[in-house]
Amino acid sequence: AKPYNHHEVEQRWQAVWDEEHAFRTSDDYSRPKYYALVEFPYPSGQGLHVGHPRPYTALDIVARKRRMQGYNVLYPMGWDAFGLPTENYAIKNHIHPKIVTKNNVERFKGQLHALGYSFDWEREINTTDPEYYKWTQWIFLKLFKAGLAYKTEMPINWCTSCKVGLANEEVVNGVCERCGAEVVRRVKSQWMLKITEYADKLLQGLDTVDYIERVKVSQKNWIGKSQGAEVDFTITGKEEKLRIYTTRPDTLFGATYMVVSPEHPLIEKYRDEIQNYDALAAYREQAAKKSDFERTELAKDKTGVQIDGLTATNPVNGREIPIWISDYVLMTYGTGAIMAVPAHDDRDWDFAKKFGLPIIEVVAGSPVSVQEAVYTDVETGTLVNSDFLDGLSVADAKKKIIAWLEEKGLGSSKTNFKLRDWVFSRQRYWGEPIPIVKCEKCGFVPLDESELPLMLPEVESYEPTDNGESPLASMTEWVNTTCPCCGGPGKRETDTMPQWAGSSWYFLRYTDPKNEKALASKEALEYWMPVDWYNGGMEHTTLHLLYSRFWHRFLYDQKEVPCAEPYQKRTSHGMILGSNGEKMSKSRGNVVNPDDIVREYGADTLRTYEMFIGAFDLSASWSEDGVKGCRRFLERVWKLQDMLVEGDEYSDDLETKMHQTIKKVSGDFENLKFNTAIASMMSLINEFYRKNAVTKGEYRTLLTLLNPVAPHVTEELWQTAGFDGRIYQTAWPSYVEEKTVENMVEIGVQVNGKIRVTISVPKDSEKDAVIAAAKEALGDKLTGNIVKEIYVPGRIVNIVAK
Ligand code: ANZ
Ligand code: ZN
Repeated sequence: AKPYNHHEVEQRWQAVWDEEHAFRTSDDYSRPKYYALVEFPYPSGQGLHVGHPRPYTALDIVARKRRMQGYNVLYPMGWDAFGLPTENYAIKNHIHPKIVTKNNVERFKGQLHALGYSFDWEREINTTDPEYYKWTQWIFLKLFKAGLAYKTEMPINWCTSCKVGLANEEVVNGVCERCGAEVVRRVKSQWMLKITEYADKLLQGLDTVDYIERVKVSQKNWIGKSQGAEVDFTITGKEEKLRIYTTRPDTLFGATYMVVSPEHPLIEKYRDEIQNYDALAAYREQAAKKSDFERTELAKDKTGVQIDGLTATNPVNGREIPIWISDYVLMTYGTGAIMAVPAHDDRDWDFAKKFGLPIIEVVAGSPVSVQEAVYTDVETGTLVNSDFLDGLSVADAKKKIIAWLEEKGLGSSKTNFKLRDWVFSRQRYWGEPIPIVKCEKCGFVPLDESELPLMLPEVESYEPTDNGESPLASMTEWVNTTCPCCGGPGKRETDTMPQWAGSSWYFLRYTDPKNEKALASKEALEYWMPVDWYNGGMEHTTLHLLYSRFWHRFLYDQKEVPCAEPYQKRTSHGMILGSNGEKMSKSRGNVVNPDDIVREYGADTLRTYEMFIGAFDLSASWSEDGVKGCRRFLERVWKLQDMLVEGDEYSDDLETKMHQTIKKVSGDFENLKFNTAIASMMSLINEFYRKNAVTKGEYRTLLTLLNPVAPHVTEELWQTAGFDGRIYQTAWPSYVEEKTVENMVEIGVQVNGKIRVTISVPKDSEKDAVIAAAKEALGDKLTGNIVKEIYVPGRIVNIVAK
């Protein structure tokens, strides 16, 4: 055969597929459907990196296989193109973000095309396209009308460098997730979405879907459902109650002090009676500079100030205990106040040790004294020092104390969530305008649907203003408008939506991307939703996944979509690291450019390599040798054309192996085990090489199995071999279960108890046939008179001779 020229092969077939609209999704809704989805990229200025092809190739394999199995497959691609990096680049280089986006998209698209993905490009979407963001705005209006969008003054996380408010989720270890700059608290008026109203639905929905375990766990933790009780302590000598939230009401007898958040209203209310107000106020000011994350970090050194002049009384035993303020108690969780039980809570224990506060054991079971170490176990301990709770388990004590509190009107059971409402405003230019007008008379008034899309106007400068307003605020002509409600003067909202908005519903748009009357037709949604398989990065398993599930669930409640959950199955891939095992980055100088790999080795090699690199859900280090190994594998496939022999059948000695390989590859492709699927094809090829022969039937099956991984080279070999049509239109090979099990058995043949030869016979052979075969194999090794012939089925033949 001629040498394997990947340039020629890949360019030829990409052109053919384009021309033949090979991967166009059909609108024939009578066929079985399969919707495979990967997270659409942010078209950054850097272009594609080698991390992108890992998930894209994985689901391309699934999509191609499902097509060959007769499904109508939707495997779409688009651009999540609003966002800060583009805007920052635009500011720096004085180019309109629209142009920056267009250029970046072109580059990305070219790169993806060169990798031979079977995306249906006719369904491409772009979140910055007004025809797209019209519907993002439309959904916002629906949320607003349902009372789920509101504007409020609130302290937000403010990135000092991006000059933008960040959601809690975007603050990582106290710094901005995007730029790494310091994040401070600032009070701002912000649009919020009431995702908290959906906390329970979002939690329960997880029971109905097939997500990998760690994704489910992170969704659950983020929602953070916590079950406990609220209990009213009293401020000693007053009517005033101090309400606390606890998950351990069983430990009430062990409360030795109280802690309120530094922002707790108690302090202002009793300002005149408190003797050290100034010290408290100074502490509060310090606390305001810290993020919630910093404040609640377990390892952090505990700080606090005791309130002089107020104490609390424990309702269960009338004991008078001091009240402290400390930043480890947040105003935004529970009631902003806690009872401290240092014997059984880590943070309280640290705090008590630091300030010399008493530690009283109320759950016995610790091997060491609670003065030495905190005891947090809730499974095995028994209540002590707790009056009517003594002797009970933690679980029973909880029940009993809650009943007691409820009966006395001192408290009640209570459920809390960690989840907070979603800060939905950004004071930036490059985002969807929020379609709201503020009127002095009518308040916040939604635009009429017919006014959508509300276009992003052209501005002079995209620079955010120093007082933290969006650049849109200086566009007085655009800002000043009339109130849609009373016709009086009104002002447009100048904040824009966060980047999370467009990606919260994009999977719906793919089902009917050009619809001008609806976000997608009912028929399209009915047919395509839910997404059958969604794969994305672990970094998106909290926010994007939760936000999009929230919007979808809301649209379901509004009867706009046919199912409650958007994604039936969610998996996640590991990262591709540099060859040194570290994250690829410019500063480390270990970045691999996929374009270089495609040029030197070919797209098929890159695809094969990224699937072969290791277990799909684990991170893996790049290795140039590994790339070369995959290239050699494809070369070996290429050279099989010289070993072709006639015959549509599988040869006898390979029949089992063929059926096994089909079974293995088919199963592995659906179970994220792309590496072992490829390994089994490599092993099959070794057999062909061993025999120096491959029948047309075997070759045909091999090429078909390999096609989803290496689509170009297999398409080429298919044609060269003279097989019918295109390989992408071929049916996926099938296997017969019985034929996957080895049909022949090895039998040891003994003469007088000593093994002389082994023979291979069909599994279910009769005794006579096996004995005959044994004698033949023994030949002149068998002498004397045969006295006895024994056959232990499937195991051994023993011939006794004298
Ligand atoms: C007494 C106690 C005893 C507690 C014990 C724990 C163990 P989750 O699971 O996170 O809901 N807490 C309550 N409100 C708080 C706030 N605003 N800021 C900081 N901490 C707060 O945990 C609830 C527990 O966290 C509550 O139960 C309370 O401490 C603390 F052996 O109350 B616990
Ligand atoms: Zn008005």
